[in-house]
Amino acid sequence: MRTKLVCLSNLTTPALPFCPPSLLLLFLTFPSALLRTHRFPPHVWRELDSIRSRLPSVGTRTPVTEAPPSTQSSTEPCLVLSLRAPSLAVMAADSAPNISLPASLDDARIRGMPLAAYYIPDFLSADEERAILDRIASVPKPRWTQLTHRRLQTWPSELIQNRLVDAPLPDWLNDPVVSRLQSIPISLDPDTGHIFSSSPHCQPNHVLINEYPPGIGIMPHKDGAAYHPTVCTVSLGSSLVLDIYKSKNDGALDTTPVCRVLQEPRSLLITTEDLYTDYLHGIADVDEDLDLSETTVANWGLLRSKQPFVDGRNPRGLRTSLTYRDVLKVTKLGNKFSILQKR
Ligand SMILES: O=C(O)CCC(=O)C(=O)O
Repeated sequence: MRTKLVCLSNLTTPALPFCPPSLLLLFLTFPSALLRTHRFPPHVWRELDSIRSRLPSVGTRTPVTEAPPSTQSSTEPCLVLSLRAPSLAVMAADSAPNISLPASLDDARIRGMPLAAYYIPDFLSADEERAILDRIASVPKPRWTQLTHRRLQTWPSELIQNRLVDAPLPDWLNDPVVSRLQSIPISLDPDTGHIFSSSPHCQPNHVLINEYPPGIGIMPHKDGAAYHPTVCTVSLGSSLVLDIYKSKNDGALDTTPVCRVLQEPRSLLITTEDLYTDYLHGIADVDEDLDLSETTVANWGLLRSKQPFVDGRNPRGLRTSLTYRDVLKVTKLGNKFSILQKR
């Protein structure tokens, strides 16, 4: 079947809000009769037709299919890309020198963890890391929330009563991270989607930026009911260990971690499903992570390099994390004042 591979950087439209800037999409030139069997609303068809008419033809790929029905209150269907090798991940790599993404998340699965979790060591290039850190540093000071020992930024805004006021993420948080996330299929099964295909908005709509100086972490916690249970964490600047915990039968925290994940700078960690709902995660307040080895670190075999940790130690530096999630409830701007009044 003839298809077209396109970069939609200038083609995102109000009718296709699920297509982020610079997303590499596998795009079809299906016979239109076949296309019309899919259940997109008419305005989406108009946009698809308009986009298709503006695209260059670049290759042969497999078809776009409709997303599985969402369990959440999404108003529009997701486009899910059915990918066959060579995957879009390879195309994403082409546009980012020195990046070699796995063909599917299956290749990045952390085997030493209880449930679905994935680790991709070089998700960003060093230049991309520098550019994002520069953008974070250039944000006006009032944008930071200063906690006792660490500070954070929330994009596009803080949640109010677990709701997000509808607003796009800034370009520098979307591209390359979100577009790259959406370019990696969960598996090589042609019907599979990407990691946000089954989330209500088919993409993360919220980013928390946390800055951890050496010696500072975050208490074991769960992320709560506001989000779809998929968390994508990009680490920048320095490595540290994330500890995964479980509660005991009496509800108290078992203070011995179930497992530990070592997050290198420029890496991506994805946690999903029960790992989100049933387990807690935290970062110890230490100057140095100790006892790092193949037997104590769940993602040891997936690290970019074990060399820095051969003595079992990771002296902490300044580490910045970007936590991408999909907030379930989104309020349009017009309703903002009613939310604020209820506060
Ligand atoms: O910075 C991290 O890696 C963890 C952040 C976190 O636990 C959270 O945002 O809930």
